[in-house]
Amino acid sequence: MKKIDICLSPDLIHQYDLASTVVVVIDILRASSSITTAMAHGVKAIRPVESLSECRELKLKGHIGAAERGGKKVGGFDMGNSPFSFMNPELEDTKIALTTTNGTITLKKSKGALQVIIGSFLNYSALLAYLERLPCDLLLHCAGWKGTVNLEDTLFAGAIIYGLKQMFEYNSDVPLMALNLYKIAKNDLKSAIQDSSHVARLMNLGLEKDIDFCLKFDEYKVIPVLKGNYITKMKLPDMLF
Ligand code: 3SL
Repeated sequence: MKKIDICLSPDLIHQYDLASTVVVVIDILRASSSITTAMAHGVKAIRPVESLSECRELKLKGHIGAAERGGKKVGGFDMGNSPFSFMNPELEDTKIALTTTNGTITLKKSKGALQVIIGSFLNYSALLAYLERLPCDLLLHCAGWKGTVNLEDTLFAGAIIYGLKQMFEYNSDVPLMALNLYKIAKNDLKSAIQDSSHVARLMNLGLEKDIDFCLKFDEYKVIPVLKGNYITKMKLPDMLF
């Protein structure tokens, strides 16, 4: 039987064998939600990079520069990491270089997997429909915060376990933990995460509307996929079944 596991932080990724596994990168607040939004709104490609200097260099080479640290847009770049800024029609068909506090590191650390895709509540059902049909093992890779575990990413990983309905065998206790957490929280996700550290951080920055948006189910049908250095919208030839 196919196996599923959850890596709760990119600092733990060395414990997993990625080579024969599809990895779903999860950074609900906000990188994976913003990337999904960008793909749904016609951005051609996103180049995730770890450092501000790499992002700056790519901006000089014609990319739109998107940079966030600690929830804030970094000065000198075109945009930060709000999903709403990725809805701008002027971004259609552009290439964006993106660096964020945790999400882009998580993407980088997922390289070497059979396939790296991006998940969020915004593309939940489309993602499940794809994952259900996969012939291989699955790892849900949560971005957390600076190496620590966070609530919203773990909850979303639990939502995937819930949606997959035991089609995969659990490879550790983490899927069961996340599933139980999601079952408790599922009827009111916002209340469930209201006391969490990143919600507090974003609320302090006046970003409640970003939080509300990132908790919406099924706004989009796209599945972003990392191919080489760029994230694009998944197309038929990218599908592994
Ligand atoms: O950590 C990240 O990668 C970001 O998603 C954090 S923020 O929501 O943009 O503050």
